[in-house]
Amino acid sequence: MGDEKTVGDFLLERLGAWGVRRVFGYSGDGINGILKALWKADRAGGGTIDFVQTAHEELAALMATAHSKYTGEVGVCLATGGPGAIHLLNGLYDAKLDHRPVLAIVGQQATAGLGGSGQQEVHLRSLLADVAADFVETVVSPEQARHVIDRALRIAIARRTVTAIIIPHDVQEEPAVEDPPHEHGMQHSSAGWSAPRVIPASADLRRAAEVLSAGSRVAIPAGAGALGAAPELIAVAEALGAGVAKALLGKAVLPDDLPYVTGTAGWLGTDASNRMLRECDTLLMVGTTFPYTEFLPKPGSVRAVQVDLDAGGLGVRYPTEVNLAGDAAETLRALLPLLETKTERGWRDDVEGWVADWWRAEGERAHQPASPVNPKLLVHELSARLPGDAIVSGDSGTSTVWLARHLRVRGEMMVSLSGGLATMGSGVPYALAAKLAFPGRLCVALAGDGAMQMNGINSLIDVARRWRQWSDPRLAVIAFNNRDLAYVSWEQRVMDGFPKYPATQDVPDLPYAAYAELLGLKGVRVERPEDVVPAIEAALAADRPFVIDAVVDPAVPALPPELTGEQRKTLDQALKQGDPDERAIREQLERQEVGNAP
Ligand SMILES: Cc1ncc(C[n+]2csc(CCOP(=O)(O)OP(=O)(O)O)c2C)c(N)n1
Ligand SMILES: [Mg+2]
Repeated sequence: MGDEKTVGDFLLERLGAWGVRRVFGYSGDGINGILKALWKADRAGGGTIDFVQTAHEELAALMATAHSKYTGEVGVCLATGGPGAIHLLNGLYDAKLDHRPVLAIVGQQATAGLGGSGQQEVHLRSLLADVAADFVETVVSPEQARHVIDRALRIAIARRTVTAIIIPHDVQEEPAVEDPPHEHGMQHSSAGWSAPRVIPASADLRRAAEVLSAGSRVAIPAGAGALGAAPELIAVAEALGAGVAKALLGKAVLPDDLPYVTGTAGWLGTDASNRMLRECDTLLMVGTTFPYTEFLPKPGSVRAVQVDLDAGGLGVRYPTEVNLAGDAAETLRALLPLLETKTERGWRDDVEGWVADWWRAEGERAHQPASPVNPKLLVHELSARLPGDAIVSGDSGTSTVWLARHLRVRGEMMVSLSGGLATMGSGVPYALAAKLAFPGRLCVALAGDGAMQMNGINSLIDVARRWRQWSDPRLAVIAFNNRDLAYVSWEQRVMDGFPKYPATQDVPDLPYAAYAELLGLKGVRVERPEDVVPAIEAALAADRPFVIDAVVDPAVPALPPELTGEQRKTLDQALKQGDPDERAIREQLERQEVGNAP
């Protein structure tokens, strides 16, 4: 086939035409026709695509998802068929559940052998049918490539979801057909996308404004759908005298230095958010499908309006009276002139008082002694030292709770993690994806020790091979080394009433900082509270990526600030049945002032 343009070459060109500059992936013979195209483009000096090799395909899919979350662009990942495609799945579901556009390109055995139960032959359409339900297609002829690529990208972006293209090995090497013949059955597609303006109908906006203007205690839970709508959110909150609570993925929607921003809501939330949601008389939900419905007012007890770009997300969590399908910024802007500005500021004053009380109390709780280090102290001290443009990535575990409560978002900060899927292992790959997209900004990952062992230390291998290319080489990882799958241990105690069972919950104590040093990075192990600030300062001043191995206390309760009577009883019963950490936990429940919900 010589230097003739192949389907593989055309695929790269077409991705380029869509603005794709980075593909996360891993090699395999099922995609050799695409890898060869990458090599050819590089050799010719015309390579526009940066191939980011990851240590595991799951990391590639998580990074593609994170790339999309942090940049707003489509994320693209590439893997061989069979095992490679299977490894992608978890990261793809992360994108799907958080409504991010990600395209997966996977190889397949050559068409001639398909159906013969050949090596690595997996029925990929079935494998990907759910995660890429909106579009999964196999390219079986070169004429098909153009429109399948165009549709896969357009559908992923327009519907904010996952799509997939399967390309058998032999098809990748066939001569490209860039312009299919003008014949019956041929498709002639185009590249490119521009977002539409989505605003609800005027009558619905007026109905929403009536509901909101009639309320005297308005609470605004805002989520990831409100990212980019800060000025509009502020204007509406000011007009309504409302407080704003944030869903976890919407943590960076508004900065936490606004006095009426109550922080995160829900199980991982603050007293201020949860109290505001309990005492409000009107809800305005913006860009959120907030999962913790028990923290919203009793169904039907308050009037409620919801704004969401995805109409399928409307009226799901709360019986909302007015559902507005629209872009958050556009919709709030259209709503604003219809609202009656509230002059009575009593409710706003109450909310601001709860916010101030909360930050004071949490600052004190972060400084309570623990054995050996209180994990809250790490996020508290980190938060005080982060530059206003830092990018923070979280994981799934107790560190997510500390991030949710103690990280004070300021300036241009971005914060993300696996929200809907809540998969362990988002921390380090998300930080690396952020760093590749914004090499001049500080990126920080917060991850549990279980997550580090699951994939974080593998992702550090990818960090180690890339950091020398960054204008700012700082990427800090805080590994919360509590030797416990603590988040689940707490759920078991509080929800299911049984004590920590070491056989399922303990994880080995690994030297994460020493591991970083092995890779040519830097690190330090923190075993005393007085070492926390020096370690953070060292990480933020380092000339390369840095891992803080923070030996923290699993007995510090990863619980909401207030427990119901039932939850208290369940916890008490669990502890009494021989929990190895019973004494330490009872002491920490006091120290951390875990209260009783009214
Ligand atoms: C892939 C995956 N497996 C299992 C879980 C269930 N899970 C949620 S949090 C958690 C514990 C995480 O442990 P670690 O990373 O050590 O953090 P810690 O809670 O101890 O701070 C587990 C097992 C999950 N969310 N994702
Ligand atoms: Mg742990």
